Formats: sequence, C-alpha cells, structure tokens
Amino acid sequence: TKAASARKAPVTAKALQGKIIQHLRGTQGTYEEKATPQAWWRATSFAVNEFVMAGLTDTQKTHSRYDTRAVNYLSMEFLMGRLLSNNLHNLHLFDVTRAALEGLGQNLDDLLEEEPDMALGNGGLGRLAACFLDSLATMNLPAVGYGIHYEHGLFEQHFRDGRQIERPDAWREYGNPWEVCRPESAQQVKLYGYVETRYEGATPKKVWHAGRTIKAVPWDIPIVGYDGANVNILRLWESRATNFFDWDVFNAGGYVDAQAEQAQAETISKVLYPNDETDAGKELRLIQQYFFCAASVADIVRRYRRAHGDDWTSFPKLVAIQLNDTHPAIAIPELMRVLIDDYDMAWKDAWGICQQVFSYTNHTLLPEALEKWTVRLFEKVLPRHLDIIYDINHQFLTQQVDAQWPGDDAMKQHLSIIEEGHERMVRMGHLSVVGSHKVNGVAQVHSDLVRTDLFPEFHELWPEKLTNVTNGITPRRWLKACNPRLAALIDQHIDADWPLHLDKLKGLIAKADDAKFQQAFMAVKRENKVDLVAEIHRLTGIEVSPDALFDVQIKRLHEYKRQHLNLLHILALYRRLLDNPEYNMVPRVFLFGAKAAPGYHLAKDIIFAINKVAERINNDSRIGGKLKVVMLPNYRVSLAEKMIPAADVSEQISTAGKEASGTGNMKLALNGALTIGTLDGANIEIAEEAGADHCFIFGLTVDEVKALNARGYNPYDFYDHDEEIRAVLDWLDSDYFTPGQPGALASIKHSLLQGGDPYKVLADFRAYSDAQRNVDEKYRDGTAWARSAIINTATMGKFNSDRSIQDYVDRIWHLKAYPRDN
Ligand code: 26W
Repeated sequence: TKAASARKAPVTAKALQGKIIQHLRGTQGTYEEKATPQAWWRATSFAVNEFVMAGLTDTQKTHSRYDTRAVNYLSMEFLMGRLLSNNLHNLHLFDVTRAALEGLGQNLDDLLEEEPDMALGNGGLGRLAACFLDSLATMNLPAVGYGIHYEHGLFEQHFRDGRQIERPDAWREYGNPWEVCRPESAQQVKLYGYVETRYEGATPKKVWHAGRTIKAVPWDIPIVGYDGANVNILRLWESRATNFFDWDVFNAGGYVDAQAEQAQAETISKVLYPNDETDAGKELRLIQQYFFCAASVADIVRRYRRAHGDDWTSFPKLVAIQLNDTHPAIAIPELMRVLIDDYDMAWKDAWGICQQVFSYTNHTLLPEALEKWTVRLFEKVLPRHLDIIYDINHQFLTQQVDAQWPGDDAMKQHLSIIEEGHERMVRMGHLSVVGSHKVNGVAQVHSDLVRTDLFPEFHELWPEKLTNVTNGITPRRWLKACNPRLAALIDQHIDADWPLHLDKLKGLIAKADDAKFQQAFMAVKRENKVDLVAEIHRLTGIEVSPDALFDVQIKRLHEYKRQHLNLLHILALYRRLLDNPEYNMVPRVFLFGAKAAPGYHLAKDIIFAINKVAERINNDSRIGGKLKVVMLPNYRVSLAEKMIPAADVSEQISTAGKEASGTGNMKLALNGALTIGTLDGANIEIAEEAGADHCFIFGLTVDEVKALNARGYNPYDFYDHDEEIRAVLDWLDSDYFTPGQPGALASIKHSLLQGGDPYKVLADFRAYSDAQRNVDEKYRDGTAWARSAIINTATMGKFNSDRSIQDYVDRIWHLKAYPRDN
C-alpha cells in the first residue's frame, strides 16, 4: 500500500513554483511581495489549469476519433462547490502544490479558502449532478453536463437577530479561473410569437414565427476525473441579447430601449430560483428551462451532424439524454420540433428517436414539487411546443392507453399530459414518463413508491420502464479531499486505490475491534472536531468543547426534513436539565446548517426558533455546558466539507416516505458518523449496509404513516397525553426564548396542532427521544462507539457515485468507457 499522491505527481515542486510565479506576474499583473491571497489563489488555479486543459484536449480528441456514444446530463442545477482542491486531488497535485506554495511563503489551506463556492444549485439534486460528473469523468465515460450559467447562484445567508437574511451570491464577480467561454458555439433560442400552418405538400407544415430571439453563449468548465482519467465538460449557457435585432430601435434614437431589451434578455440566466421542492409556476422559470434545453439540444444536434450530416440513423446509437427531474422535460418536445420542423422528419420517426434517447430521473414525490405549467403560459411562450405536446398526448391516449384500457375515459383523464380543470395544465412528469424509455427513482423505497403510488398506471402500461438507481456520492471529494486525516489513516491499512474502489473499505471491518485502530480512528475524529470548534468560534463567537458529542443536521430547511423535531427534543433535554441538574447525559453540541427558501415563512420561523433557543441555552450557566446549540450561517458545499468530518451523529429524521433518498446521510456515515434516522430514502439501504446495531432507527415506517393517515391523525392525542410534548410546545409559545416578544415562535406550535402536523412530528417524538437516549448510552461506551463508527465508514462502499453511474450505464445509458489516448 502506497500513497497514490506520492506515486504520481506529474510535476516537481520547483517547476510548479515557476508556473505559479509566471501566472502571478504574467496573468495577474502583480508580484510576490505585493500579491493578495486572492491573487495567489488565482495564479495557483491558472497553473493547475495547464494540466486540466491538456487532459481536456486529449479527451476531446479521443471522443471524436472513436465517434463515441455519450450521455448528455441536462440539469437546471450543478452544485459544484470549490474546484481547486478537488482538481488538485484528482490530478495527484495536492502535495506537490502544497510544497511549491510553502517554498513561496504561502499556505495552500489558506488559499483554498479564497475560492468562492460555485453554488449553482439548491441542494441534493444539484449536488448529485456534481458528484455524477466527477464519476463520469473518473470512469472515462463520454458525457457532457448541460446547465445554466447563473450570474447569481444560491443566495448568501446571513442572520440578523436570529432571522435569515438573503444577499445575492456573486461567485464570478471577479471572473472565474476554471471557465472557458466558447463564443464560436453560441446558439439562438426563440421565444413567444405564433404558429402558422402552411398547406403546401401532402402534409400541412407548421412554421413558428418567434417574437424574440435570445443568444445562448456557452461557458465550459472542465471536469477532471480522478487518477489520470478523462476530462469531460460541463457546458453552462448564458443568455445575451442577440446583437442584430435591436439596431433599428437603436438607430432611431432608442438607445435606452435597446438597453432595456438587452437587460431583459440577460435576465434569463441572472439568478437561480431558490425554491427547493415548491413549484412557483413563474414565467421566467419556464423560460430558463426552455432556454437551456433549446441551446443544449441544438448543441447535441450540431455535434452529431458534424460527423453524420443528415443521416439520422445513428442518432439514437450515439446520443443519450438524461433529464434531472422534470425541469428539463421541455427538451422532449424541443427535439421533436427540431427533427420535424427543421429537418423535415416524419412525426413517427422523430417520436421513435425521442423515446430511445430520453430518460428521466424522479427526485421527489411531494405534490407541491411536481411541475405543472398552465396551458395559457405555454401558448404564450412556446406555442409550437404546445402543439407538439398535444400531438404526443393524442397519440399516447388513442394508441397506448386505449389499447390497454379500451373506452376507459377516466383512465385517459388520469394519464393525460394535459390536466383538465378550471385552468388547464401541462403535467411535466407525465410528459417525461411518456417521452422516456426509462424512469428511475433515487433509492429503493422511493422507486417502489414511484411505481405504486406516483405512477401506478404507467407502471402497468410499461412494466419495464420504471426502475431504481440508488444515489451515491463521490468519495474523492467527500472523503479523500474533505477528510485528509481519515484518508491518510485508511491509506495505512488498505490499498490506496480505495477512492476508485470504495468497496475496499470493507477491509477496515477486520480492524473494528482492534483497540489501536479504534484509538487512531477516534483521534482523527477528535482532531477534526478541534478544527471545527475553531471554525464555529470564528463564524459565531460561540465556544463549544471538542469533547462533547457532535450531533449534526445539515440540509435544506423543510418541514418534511423535520429540523423542528430535532429542536423539540433539544427543548426536552434543556427542560430535563433544568428540572434536574444531575440529569445524566453526555455533553452534546447540536449543529445545524440550513437555508430556507426566501418565501417559505414557516421554514424561516424554524431557523429563527433554532437561533433563539440556541442563544438562551448557550448562555445558561445552570446547565453546566452540557448542551450547546449552533446554527452555522450560510450552509453550502464548502461548509459541509468542514462539518462532515467532525460529526459523531448524523440526523436523518424525515417523515417516512418523504425524503426520496438523501445524500448527506451517505457523506456523514462514510466519515464515521452514526445515523439516527427513520426508515426513509437511502437510510434504509445505509442501515442494511452498516447493520442495525450501528445505526439508531426509529419512528413510523412508510406503511405506518399511511395507516395513520387512513385512520385519521390527530396531533392533539400527543399534545394532550404526553406531558413533555405539551410542556415544550407551550414553552416555545411563551416569551422565554424571545424576551419581550411573546408569540414570536408561535407558528411552529400552530402548524403542529391546528395545522394538523402534516409531517407527523408529534407522532414520532417519543420514539425519537428514546433513540436519542440510546445514542447517549452508546457514546458513553467509547469502545462500542468507535467500533460502530469504523463499521459505518467501512460499509459505505455501495454509496460511491461510481456505482450509481455504473447502474445508469447498465440499465439506461449503455455507454462504453474510452480512456484517453495520449
Ligand atoms: C420546482 C421546484 C423544485 C426544485 C427542486 C422541485 C424539486 C426540486 C428538487 C427535486 C429538490 C431536490 O433536490 N430533491 C432531492 O434530490 C436528491 C437527489 O436525488 C435526493 O437525495 C433528496 O432526497 C431529494 O429531496
């Protein structure tokens, strides 16, 4: 076993120093004595970019030489985080760069902190896309990520008197060293206008006269595979005004109006919608979706035609398009439009191609997240696409549905892409299922529910279409790069290629009972906690002890994720401690990280409540420091990378049936945290892998939640009969945590009682509290805890995103790997 990094550095520290200095002087226009940390970070990134670009060129040559089949991953979100550390690790340049910088009087860790996160996503779905790109490149699979080059990614979160304040994110205010603009590949995207029917030949021809044309300019971000693998690209589209349409206005003295048009065009890629799991139905959002899908489909077609001209027979052999949720579903009618209107293909042939090319991943069952657009809006923005959707729907209902359920009008209404009602709607989920050859959920239980509850009739119609691909995470970022101490310890005990073959972590099971290994493992955890303690202090001024148990809940703020269940339990502990200062518990730090959608008032109130409760508890000398609560501001990928290695407990407490998969659960367990969780999403598979003894599973199951709903759930049953529940809810309603402002936290109790407690917080409270007792007891037994922590790390191999990608390849994409020639 050898450290891979020592084996493979492709450059000496000395040569690298030369490159860094050259960029500092030659591209940054500064010099060693004067350069800011920003300038050093940039110069280092540009130096590394030389290696990245060489890999990119080789990969592209290889792909064109072999005319490779590729997957095109269409996603509104790519939550990339920072790239320098990741690229250094994947290129085996990390240690040599550290040494090179040291010689220049610079510290690599400090420079890494200069990089703004590329936060072009909300949460799980966006981060999944980023992990998948890492795996695709690492596995030498031809792939292009397509998305939007947002000027502003997810908002920056601040707290003012405990309340969330949003500020715009400006990740590329001063340019970004990783992206390359490709003006030569710009595309035109049409919008609005009307459709003319021309009766010339045998079949009438539809002509779309667009009202506006927008330019889509691509920015390419190289995606570096691990260990000398391929470098793929992430292509992000920026909207610009087309530079020919406004000259008349301009010359007629309409300079200001021309600017307004330009501003309008540029609005499209201006900002990421910060809603996670609620469809706001906004016109600009539909335009964003169409904008990037149209540009991407045009780019895919251009790449194909460069090699094959007008011969479309190979198209489905070379092109796979994956829809990351329904957000890019408009790509289906767009490809139909291009094939039929621009290339005169017969409807049947075009549809055959679409169904072979597209596949769709479902990420949620929450009804409020299932996208629907009014027919009225479609007619206005995309009139030709509405026509095409009607045609698709007509064929589908009269051929397929009628054949399966002859004369069944109720079934037709149920399966129709168009929802009838007082306002007619286009159902994007139905469009995605009908237009795809495969549809997958993201964890086993979720895929089962997609089949039985969300799309049961589609499942009956096409029993082979609905399938499962359990999510995964890249071990390069989420263990090797973010937890160097644990990675180094692992390197000492198993083959150093575990970042490629994560199942090899199983080799650590044999060490789980070894006292020395336990000690080393927990020493790493403790050092990581010491680092996080410093970071917590830097960010909040709060002092916590690294000897306490670190209990971590990090994810978007949502009722179904039940941060308020965690909060109620914290209140119960606080109350027990006040009642009895001798109350026996291991000192615990409850850590939160969460952004709330700006319009989601209850979620913002929960953040406020956590901050107010934290303030009171952290300053209460009566409880002897046994309890601390910290909500770190501005949770994002780079903060997750600091919190996860220091976590002892991973909170995964969603209402069963609501969390499609979760991926934070995988990251935390991989880094040796023990899960306290419900039987929901990937928790089930995590518990299967780790073993029930090494997790704390509690609460209602999916079937029990259904049964409870069927017999009628009444949260007052718990409020009235459980003294502790009643006490903590009433406490929240007093002014104890918000002096002088009684009722400031009332919305939470209100939602849990009068609101009916839709996410069964009160029903699960007692089971959760009992499970937390078990956590406490186990933590006192240091050996038992260390053993479980090790077993968690050792058994997470399944959740390597390389495995997820291999599942997509085997079941859906059928790609071949092409290591680059060089
Ligand atoms: C229309 C608004 C909207 C925006 C984003 C609706 C839904 C979304 C996403 C689907 C939300 C999301 O990120 N879902 C998460 O996807 C992860 C990756 O599969 C899963 O692990 C999470 O369980 C799921 O909540």
